[in-house]
Amino acid sequence: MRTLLAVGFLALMPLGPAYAQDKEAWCTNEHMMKMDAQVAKMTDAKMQKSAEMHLSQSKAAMKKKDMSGCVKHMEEAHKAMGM
Ligand SMILES: [Cu+2]
Repeated sequence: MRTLLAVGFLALMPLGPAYAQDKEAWCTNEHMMKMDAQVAKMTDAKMQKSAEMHLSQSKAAMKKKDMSGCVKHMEEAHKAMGM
């Protein structure tokens, strides 16, 4: 019985606060550097422009400590990158 409860608890974990923390991990200098490198490797010029635009908006939001804005633009940048 105790084992079942533990397994059930672990299965629910990814839906909890860890999920939001994952997204806020996007708004770090480290992630921005990874994004810059990946956007530079894109082959579709139109999508690359879109990704660059959202990435710079995401960076601007990060500087203003606007986490939800940063995450929102990062999601758009990821979409443009096909992620
Ligand atoms: Cu990103």
